[in-house]
Amino acid sequence: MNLLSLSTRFVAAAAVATALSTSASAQIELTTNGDFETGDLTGWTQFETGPGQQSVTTSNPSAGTYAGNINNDVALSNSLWKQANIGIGQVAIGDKVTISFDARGSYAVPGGVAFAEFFQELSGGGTSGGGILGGAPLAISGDPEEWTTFTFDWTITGDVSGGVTLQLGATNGPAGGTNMFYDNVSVTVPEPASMALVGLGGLAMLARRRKA
Ligand SMILES: [Ca+2]
Repeated sequence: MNLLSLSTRFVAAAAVATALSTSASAQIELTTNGDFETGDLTGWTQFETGPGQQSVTTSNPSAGTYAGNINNDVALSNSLWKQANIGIGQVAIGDKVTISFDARGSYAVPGGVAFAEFFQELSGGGTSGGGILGGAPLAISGDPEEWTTFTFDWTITGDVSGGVTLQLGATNGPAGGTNMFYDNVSVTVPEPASMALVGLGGLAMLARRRKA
């Protein structure tokens, strides 16, 4: 065995080791600035119903220095922000997406709520599915300073050529005043198992070449 074939073997073995390690349920994070630690709303697409409703705050973050705040002072409106069209080319039908975040705040009385909603996006607009995570308003603590962690699984059932969208908000009924804080927002998908197959396929090709 010459030095060249030895090094080829080493590279192939390293490739397989890498492929096997990444196939073991590693997760890809799809959000940008889900922890608000840029100190601004980079990564968040905003839909305010009045000026100045959405901001970052250093007051009682769940982690780090900053949390996001949606303080909706307009009755009968939904002040929302989104991690919009994330994961294009990284998320596929059959993937189990894990969505998690921390929330605290207070609901306007009467009729204030906050929802987390998730959408499967088509390229060019429209969706192939979506809905309210957990099917109900977020069950936040009665203490507006106490954080609650929410975690949801969503299995992709349709076309996600436009990626996926996570939408969080502060929604009012007849009275204004739903004031929501969010932090540690995360949307992850498993790394594709096909990466391991590519590694093994490459090894098979090398083996075939050595025999030739
Ligand atoms: Ca934070």
